Amino acid sequence: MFSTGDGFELGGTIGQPDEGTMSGGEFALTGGFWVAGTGVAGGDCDADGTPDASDNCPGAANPTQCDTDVDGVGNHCDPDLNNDNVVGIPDFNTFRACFGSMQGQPNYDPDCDLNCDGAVGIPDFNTLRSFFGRAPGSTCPGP
Ligand SMILES: [Ca+2]
Ligand SMILES: [Ca+2]
Ligand SMILES: [Ca+2]
Ligand SMILES: [Ca+2]
Repeated sequence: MFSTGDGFELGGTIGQPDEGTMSGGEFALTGGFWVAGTGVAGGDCDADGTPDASDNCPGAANPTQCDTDVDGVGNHCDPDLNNDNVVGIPDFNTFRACFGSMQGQPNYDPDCDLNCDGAVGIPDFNTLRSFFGRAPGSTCPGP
């Protein structure tokens, strides 16, 4: 949702109780509009701080942007472990072999660690489950 309209102006007086350290004065700000609800240029629909255009999971909040198989799709939305572009039984079997592992253990595979917290557990399984039967990746919800 985009705001529409003209420029806006804010005016006010800066005042401090301890006037010895800062003197007051008028200030004014003038600016245009931006996508409602975000502070990032170009929009950030998942509000994770990375603009949609460069976010590797635009519709899933993943502040770390981790992408351990370096295919351009962040782990948070990439349970497609064999990279056949659909999340299915082979991916589940790979995931199952990693399940319960922690970083440093022999069966830990960073690609299975979908939230990149150093362990393959229930949150990662829930992500895989939510993608089951679908293509990896995420997009912003439509208008
Ligand atoms: Ca984002
Ligand atoms: Ca994201
Ligand atoms: Ca990836
Ligand atoms: Ca994890």
